[in-house]
Amino acid sequence: MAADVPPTLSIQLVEEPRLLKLKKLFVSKFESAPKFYVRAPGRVNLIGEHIDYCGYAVLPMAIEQDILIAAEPLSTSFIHLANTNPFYSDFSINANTIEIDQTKPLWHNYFLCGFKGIEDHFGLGSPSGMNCLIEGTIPPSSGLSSSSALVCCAALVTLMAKEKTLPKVEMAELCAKSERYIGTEGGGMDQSICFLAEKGTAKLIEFNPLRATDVRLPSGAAFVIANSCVEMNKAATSHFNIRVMECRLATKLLAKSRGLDWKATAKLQDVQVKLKLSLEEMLIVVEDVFHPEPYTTEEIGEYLGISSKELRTQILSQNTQDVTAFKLYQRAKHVYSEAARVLEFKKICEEAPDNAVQLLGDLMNQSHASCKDLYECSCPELDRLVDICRQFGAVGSRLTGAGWGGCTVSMVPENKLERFLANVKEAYYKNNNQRSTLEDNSLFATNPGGGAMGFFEA
Ligand code: ADP
Ligand code: NG1
Repeated sequence: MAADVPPTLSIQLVEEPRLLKLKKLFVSKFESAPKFYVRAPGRVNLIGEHIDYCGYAVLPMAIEQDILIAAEPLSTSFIHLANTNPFYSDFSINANTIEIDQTKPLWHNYFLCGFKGIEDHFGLGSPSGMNCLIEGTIPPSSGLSSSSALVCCAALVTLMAKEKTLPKVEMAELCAKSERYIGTEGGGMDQSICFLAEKGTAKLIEFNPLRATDVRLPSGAAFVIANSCVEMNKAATSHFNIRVMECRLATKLLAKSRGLDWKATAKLQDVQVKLKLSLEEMLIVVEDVFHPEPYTTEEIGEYLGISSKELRTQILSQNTQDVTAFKLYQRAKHVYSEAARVLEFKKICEEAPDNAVQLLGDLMNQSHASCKDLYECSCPELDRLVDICRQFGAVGSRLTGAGWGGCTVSMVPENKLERFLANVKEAYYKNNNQRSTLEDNSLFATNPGGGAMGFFEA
């Protein structure tokens, strides 16, 4: 079905100043014209943090900020990448010799993840070369999914260069898998919303099988993104993967404690499904099985009947091999309670009671508390920003995305929006040099945007 593949539009470039500018820069860089363009959006996650890789549904929406690529397929096998931001250096590679270095998450590696995902999928043995000029407006390493937008944009560019099509759901799954070449063990939220987003609606994204359902947000409330201006690169640190591993280990121990085949149980959701319990019942199991003190590798190995070495080599990722303490109780408690909050959020949006905004705000606040205290993925600046947002009228405010820095998302009654923006600006950004230079792009209300798409010049 045509509606299921990423759309391509034929456009008049004169009506699209950003594309026109990108075309001019492309021509001066590569001395030829781009054949097509691709846009892939960033996203804000309204609720459901760090649970996609545990199998649970999340509730994001696409934002206006995006990655844009102007592309020209070549008859050689060389890929030449340039970026409008001089911070990102030019890069060229023979497409037959691609290796993605997980020790250095350089920008072009994210492009290569998307490229390789498509090339491996079609496996034709003659990878396409191309000239590409990239421009991005998503603040990087800030929880708005700049990395996945770049991976998804590169994958769609490669697909179009090969004159192939794939359903959006397949593109999302392929990109979620191929972003892992960079070394992070993410779930599929970012790539899914990037392809499945539709203007005007947030989405409940469910996995296995991947699907997206419209979630109509309450009228009278605005969603505001505020950047703490602390950057955290997921692939350059082990924070993110440690949490994924803690969830994986918690899964194994819960499965073993209830007599399930722990080796065949991969995610916290699998335990719930196999035990046929509700999320509330899973929280009771968590209290019963885990102690709150951190677990050592030895203790986990003993529980599972394997050596510490086997645990490291068979279960842990490359960049978590040296971790010696894992908080299983806290992480599992966060995941099962956050998964329940997502379903509750969706239900309130559907039923739209009179106090919907207050109820949704409460859930967002509970989510932040859980991220901060149980999942420990907040940071002092994010906590301060969340407090400021609530102080100036947000009904709910929480960190969004991976955390340890990056952005908050707040729900603000529309009639208070203007004062809210002015007050938060004054309280968090004004008297700080680094923050005030970023200010314009750091605090803004956002509406649900559309998904990734291609453009041809008419
Ligand atoms: P996020 O939370 O935004 O996904 P990550 O830390 O996972 O952040 O990834 C950010 C990385 O993605 C950057 O360090 C850079 O390598 C790449 N990236 C993001 N935006 C751009 C851009 N406009 N151009 C080139 N690379 C980008
Ligand atoms: P961001 O905010 O893009 O770093 C990451 C993961 C998501 C999800 C969130 C936390 C990737 C590509 N993205 O998002 O899958 O786990 O953290 O909810 O790994």
